[in-house]
Amino acid sequence: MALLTPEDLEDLLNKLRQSNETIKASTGKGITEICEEVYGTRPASQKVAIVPITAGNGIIGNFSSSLLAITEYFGLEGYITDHPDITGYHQAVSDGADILLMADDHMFIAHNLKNGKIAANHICTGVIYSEIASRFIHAGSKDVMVIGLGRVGYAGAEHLVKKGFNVYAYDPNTEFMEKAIEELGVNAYDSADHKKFSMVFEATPNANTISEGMITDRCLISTPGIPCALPAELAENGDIDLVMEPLVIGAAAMLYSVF
Ligand code: NAD
Ligand code: 2YH
Repeated sequence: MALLTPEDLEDLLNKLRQSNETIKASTGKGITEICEEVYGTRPASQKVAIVPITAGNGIIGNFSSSLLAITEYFGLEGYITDHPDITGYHQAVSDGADILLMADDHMFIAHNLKNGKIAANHICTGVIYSEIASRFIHAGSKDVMVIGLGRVGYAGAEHLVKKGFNVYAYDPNTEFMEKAIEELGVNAYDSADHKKFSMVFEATPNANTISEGMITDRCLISTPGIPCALPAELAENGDIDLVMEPLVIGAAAMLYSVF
């Protein structure tokens, strides 16, 4: 699984502001309103403790400070515990923190200690990015393309199916494709059909997974995938709206899902 790098997390709030402008222009609503509508919650002065975790590949520079900036951006009081791991967890609980944020190499979770709700980053990221794609105001149909059916992509595909969209999907992993067809009822995308989409949700760790033949001239691509799925020559097209941001949108969805 790809780990975030300190470079991915540089200038994070500026990246969020740019993404939020694109989200507003292409869906009519900003990320805060969309999270409120998806989860039916609002922040209520919860205290958020961020616990650095040294397991596996260890501390990622800028990760905890980025989570703190995100917490404060959404109007909450947050802090990073003085020590990592169990000592940090003990401090957070002893301090009366409402919500814990912490991640190892496999899972990034938000846990609300007061109401018991727990959120996983891969699920919330899939839900919120697919939701953004599905809200494209210029869409002419309910067809949505999902590229990648891994942890994030499957969660997004499931969310779109539950919302009543016609989901087309592609993943080179045939087991993942079969599971999504059998369990979710998605359609297998076949480039030979020459079908084009104005709403695309992409969740892969690979670049250039989107080709010109898949997308309409005016489209919204919503992708948490790192690196960018859209080839540079297509990204120059001003009619393609691209929502791509390395941490904040998914983390915001996690917070709203446990409020
Ligand atoms: P994963 O490894 O579980 O799944 C990735 C899937 O992409 C796999 O099933 C793989 O077969 C598929 N894939 C690879 N190349 C493809 C291609 N050309 N076309 C279609 N499918 C292809 O990974 P994941 O946990 O689902 O994460 C996906 C991406 O999202 C990663 O880059 C991860 O770092 C990123 N991510 C970003 C955020 C964020 O907040 N921006 C949050 C979580 C994950
Ligand atoms: O980046 C990650 C993993 N890819 C899991 C996230 C799921 N999308 N983890 C971050 C690890 C942070 C580190 N342990 C720290 O600084 O606390």
